[in-house]
Amino acid sequence: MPAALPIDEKLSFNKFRDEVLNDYRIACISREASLSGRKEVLTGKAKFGIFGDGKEVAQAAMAKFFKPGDFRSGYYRDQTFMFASGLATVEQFFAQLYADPNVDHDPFSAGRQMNAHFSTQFVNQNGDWLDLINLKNVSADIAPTSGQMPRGLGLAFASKSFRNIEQLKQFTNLSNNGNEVCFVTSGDASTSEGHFWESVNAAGVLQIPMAIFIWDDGYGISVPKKYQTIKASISQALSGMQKVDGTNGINIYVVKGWDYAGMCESFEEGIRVCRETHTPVLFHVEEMTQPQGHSTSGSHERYKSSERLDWEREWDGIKKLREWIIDNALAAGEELNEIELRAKEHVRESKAKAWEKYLAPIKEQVNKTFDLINNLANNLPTGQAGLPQQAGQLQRLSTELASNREPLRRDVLRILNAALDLAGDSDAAFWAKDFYNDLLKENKNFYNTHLYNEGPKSALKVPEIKPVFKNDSETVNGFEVLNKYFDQLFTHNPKCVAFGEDLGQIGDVNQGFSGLQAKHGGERIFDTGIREVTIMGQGIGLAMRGLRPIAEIQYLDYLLFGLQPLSDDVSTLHYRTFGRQSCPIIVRTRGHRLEGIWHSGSPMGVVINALRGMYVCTPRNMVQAVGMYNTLLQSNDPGLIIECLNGYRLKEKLPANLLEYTVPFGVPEIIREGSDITIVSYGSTLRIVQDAVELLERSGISCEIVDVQTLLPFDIHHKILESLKKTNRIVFVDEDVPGGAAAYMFNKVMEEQGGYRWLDSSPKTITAKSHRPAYGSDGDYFSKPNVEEIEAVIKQMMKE
Ligand SMILES: Cc1ncc(C[n+]2csc(CCOP(=O)(O)OP(=O)(O)O)c2C)c(N)n1
Ligand SMILES: [Mg+2]
Repeated sequence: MPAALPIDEKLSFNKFRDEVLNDYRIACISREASLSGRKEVLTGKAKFGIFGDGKEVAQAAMAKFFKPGDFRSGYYRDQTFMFASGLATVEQFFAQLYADPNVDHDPFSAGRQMNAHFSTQFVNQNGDWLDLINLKNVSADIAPTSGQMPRGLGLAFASKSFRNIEQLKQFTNLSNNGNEVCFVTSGDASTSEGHFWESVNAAGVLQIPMAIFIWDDGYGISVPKKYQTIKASISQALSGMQKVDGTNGINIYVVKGWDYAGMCESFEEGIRVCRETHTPVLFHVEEMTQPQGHSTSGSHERYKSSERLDWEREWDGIKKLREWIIDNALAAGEELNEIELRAKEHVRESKAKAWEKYLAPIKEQVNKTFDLINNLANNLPTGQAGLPQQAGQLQRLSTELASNREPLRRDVLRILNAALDLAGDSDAAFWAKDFYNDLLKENKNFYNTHLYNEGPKSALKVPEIKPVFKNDSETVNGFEVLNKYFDQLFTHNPKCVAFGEDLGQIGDVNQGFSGLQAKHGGERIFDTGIREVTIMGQGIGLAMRGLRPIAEIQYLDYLLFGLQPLSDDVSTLHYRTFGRQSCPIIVRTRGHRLEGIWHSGSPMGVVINALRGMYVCTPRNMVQAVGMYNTLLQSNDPGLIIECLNGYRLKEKLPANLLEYTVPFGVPEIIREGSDITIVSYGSTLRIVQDAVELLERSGISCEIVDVQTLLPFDIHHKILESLKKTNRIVFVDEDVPGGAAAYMFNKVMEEQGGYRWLDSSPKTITAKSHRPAYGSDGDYFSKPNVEEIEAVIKQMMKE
């Protein structure tokens, strides 16, 4: 430091110097974590590793501007950011690498995710949102490239909602007037995904505080960016989106990944404007490197030229930061050497601690198993034929387990199971069996829990309240039931927001929201572009920040466009964070019948298999639909509600307690009693079934019709079995392809409920044809189950 500086300048110089050296320290720690993490994989202590080497300096710079209340939606390269923000320790980083299922050790995913897939806690055990405004918030990473973009858009969009919706000002734990920025990170190659373009376009249109950092290392695994991006430059490709005076758009900065000072300057300015004015910003961070290549599955020498590899070594960000520190007389080489040494030590110690903690409970299981098996070997009942041989085999098993230096939980169970097989039913096996069952239970808790909320915010714990009909209850069209409901909902629940294509001004294509934008405001009920992926993303971000979005997909067939974020992000969120983040999004759509391939599909098998982790509701009419909305709104679970297209003009009695009544999930309703056959169906198909039943009754066949109401969950109290016990015949009807949701229902009732024991004739499914439904009324008739077909199949079954 120049000796002649006045005292206050000396102080601020010292502060600056300390900050720079701290960044250098973190960068070195992070690099060492990458280098030694890779070794852990190569020596077999971890399964797979992906690391943030080469991205350290940029992330140390980025973390400076990440404030309490902010959000991150990023990807697997961001360990340095996590260390620099104080959101991850090196020990936790290694715990996740080892797949330690103890959530205290790996707080990001409880061993459920690959390494470097981070998160922070958003909700407590009761499902209440924490004071996110005082926390630095990291939404849980996912592996699909660009999958973080729609969620990032939504998290940023929520700031806009908090800033502009008067009713939300009261939630001071969730937002400070919308000043929160969502930091989004992405690799250069991932910008080739449609998700990226859709998200950036939407951000520029919406004007939201989304700050995108592109870590450009020139490659997506082995594929260089000339094959990925127009002009091999994402900032050039995006240049038409640059905001100028009087337009919307985004601000774009181009910086170098080794230029610490330049990045600090650009990030400071870009983030400040983004926070204040909600102008999205994109930082194209070029010239980054990958010292160890993409991941532990392969080496980059296979596809990078030696010139490129030389260049990467020369332009390594940490090397350049070191040179810059020395050139600017902030520290001498020796001091930096010392920092590097300490960083290595810190990583070594942290790694050892993580491994020890990971292994200790398994070692304990191994020791106990060892004792139990030896005890078994010594106490097998005498006089049993072949005993000495069994005892020897048991001892071999215990020795095998004891000599395994890196035992897994499954090794313990495998050995224990083999020992139990040998021991047969002897009394001596009692304790070993008991321990085996304990371990199964413990592992179930580690690996098979939290798919849905299990505590007080579970949708399955919402008490049933029946709709109340008065003598003078009005009879109205189905869409009017919804319209009156949504009106009351938006009057009473300030956290509700609804949006989708044509949902704002005209109030959706079936008038459920008709007139409500004018009444409740365009910030709460609004139109979006035609962009299903990011409509889902908007819903995801709003829900994760504690609001109650109803995100609409115009028709069920177009849900396929929005399915990826629902399947990969929403459905896995609660599971992959061990219950520490929740996304109570309600996805609203309509479907099943409107003639033509893309307006009458019913891909329910696709939906229910892709969305384990969401609830899937198929109301037969709008009164039921309202009850399902109410159930979801009282819970933290995400759900999909498919309103039936043939229900909007159906005449229904309007319940008097629209906001109160609920439909319990997983509880079928018998909508017509009968004694000869049970017909199981849902949604709009029920109308066809009802018509067929009229014909069948005339032939003296008495049909019981069961509306399953929700496909996920499915008949949790086995009500269908009760019906089957009475009728001894069953048919499952829907409009999905053969092997789709009807087959799912079939499987549930036959296998899970043991329905096969009660059959007098072979059980059947009636479905649509394998092809998509043809256009027009005849196309519909010959593509989907029709009244006459249902009648014929059931008559045939009655003859069996
Ligand atoms: C949807 C999807 N496709 C493919 C992959 C496999 N994959 C993982 S990382 C990756 C390359 C990503 O490159 P880039 O975005 O430049 O990030 P980098 O790893 O270089 O930081 C690919 C193809 C994936 N995870 N998700
Ligand atoms: Mg890349």
